[in-house]
Amino acid sequence: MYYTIFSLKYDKILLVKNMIFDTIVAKTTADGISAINIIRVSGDEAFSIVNRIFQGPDLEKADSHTIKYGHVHDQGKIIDEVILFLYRAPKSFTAEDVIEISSHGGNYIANQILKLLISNGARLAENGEFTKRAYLNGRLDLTEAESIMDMVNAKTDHQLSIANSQLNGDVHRLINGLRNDVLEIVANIEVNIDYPEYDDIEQLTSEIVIPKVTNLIEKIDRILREANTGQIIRDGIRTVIVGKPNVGKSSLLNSLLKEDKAIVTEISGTTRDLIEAELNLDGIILKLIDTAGIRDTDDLVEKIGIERTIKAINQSSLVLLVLDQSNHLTDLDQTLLNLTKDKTRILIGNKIDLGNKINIENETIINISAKNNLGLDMLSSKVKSLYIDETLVSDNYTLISNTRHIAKLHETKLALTDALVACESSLPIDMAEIDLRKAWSSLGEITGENCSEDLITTLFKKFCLGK
Ligand SMILES: Nc1nc2c(ncn2[C@@H]2O[C@H](COP(=O)(O)OP(=O)(O)OP(=O)(O)O)[C@@H](O)[C@H]2O)c(=O)[nH]1
Ligand SMILES: [Mg+2]
Repeated sequence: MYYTIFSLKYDKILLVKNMIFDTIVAKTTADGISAINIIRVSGDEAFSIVNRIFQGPDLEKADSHTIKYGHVHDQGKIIDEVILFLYRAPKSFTAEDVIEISSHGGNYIANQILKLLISNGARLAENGEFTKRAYLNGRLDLTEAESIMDMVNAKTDHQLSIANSQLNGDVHRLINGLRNDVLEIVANIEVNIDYPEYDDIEQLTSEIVIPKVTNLIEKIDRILREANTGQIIRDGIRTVIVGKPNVGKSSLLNSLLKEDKAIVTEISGTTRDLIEAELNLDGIILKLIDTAGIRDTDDLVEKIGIERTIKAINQSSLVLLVLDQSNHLTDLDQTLLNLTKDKTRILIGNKIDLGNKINIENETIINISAKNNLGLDMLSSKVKSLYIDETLVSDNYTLISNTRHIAKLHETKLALTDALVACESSLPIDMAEIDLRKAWSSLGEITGENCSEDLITTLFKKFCLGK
């Protein structure tokens, strides 16, 4: 009964069958001078290849999960004193035989060891190839593999917690739960198609299938709502600071960053090009862009800067529109208010130390003094209240945060909605089954149960070498 739907699962098996699992090698530590380097070797021949360049205990006879001391040599000439960490398949990161060589730091020694390993039969790994193997060998699902890069890139506690929960399989379990729900509905339909005498199809559709599909759509909606917060925590908020010249945009950037990143002067038109910086605002990353003040100008360089400002507004998720509280609203301010009216924005009344002349009906202005570091807390709270649902952050880290996962969940929801329409119409129930299978397969693409070789290749290319 399940044959057709289960056959989708073989995608990954086919992928694995087509691959050649030779022995790969890469330096896992970053380039440059450091105390030690770690070189990782993975594959069937890991032990025999390393054994050939190692002076010390015989590795072929060594147990898994042991540490060996010795020297790497090139035909008797000592290259370095090393420590080896041995892992035999399947109890290793890649589920293959793995040796990690811990050598002295610096690029020269590492390169010598890499060359030796390659001349003895290993191949230089591609970016992310170790993790790709862990996935293909069934050690990790795709979401867990993806979370490893998130862990490496994490800059805040929230980002790390989300990556950790994903690595622990929370996303995997969540998606598998949904897949099982879809499968159960398909099973209900197939029982009915195979044994029509047991039930009335129409009754099955309205009484069993429709509420189940509706329930699933609601579940996915809830997950997608939470995903908004997750995505912001993971990727940060692209935030642009705009305003007319001289209102204190660059001063605001500097005071938020607590450093003199941008040049501040009393001359209008000081900032000519975009200035980008990252700010950790109580756990939320703001990708800040300071811009050239918008005004009419004949200066070519300034004109280009202004064009870039307008482009930056369009590409940002959040606009910080800075107004000058020491003067009344001008036409230029009004132009900017109109230009940003459809964006998520925060109005900032700067130079509050010099006056409080601007009030805008039905809009809150956060009054600050960038120069004197006043009111910045209120700005932080405002950003947080706009983007972060505190209840989700504090007690639920099983958030979907990855854009790819979110896109696939939208696809799943669409297929389920189509299934619902089919159920509610007079179409044969088989039509709904096609849509349900589509939903099942979209969910499988998240975990990597069924996905294309292209996707796998593109995904792992984003990883660093040695990961
Ligand atoms: N009194 C007072 N002066 C401020 C404040 N913030 C900025 N300024 C002054 O305003 C002037 C302009 O500041 P900038 O930060 O360069 O302004 P900007 O908006 O980046 O200007 P452009 O890059 O030319 O568009 C400088 O002389 C700052 O010292 C403030 O809160 N109070
Ligand atoms: Mg400036």
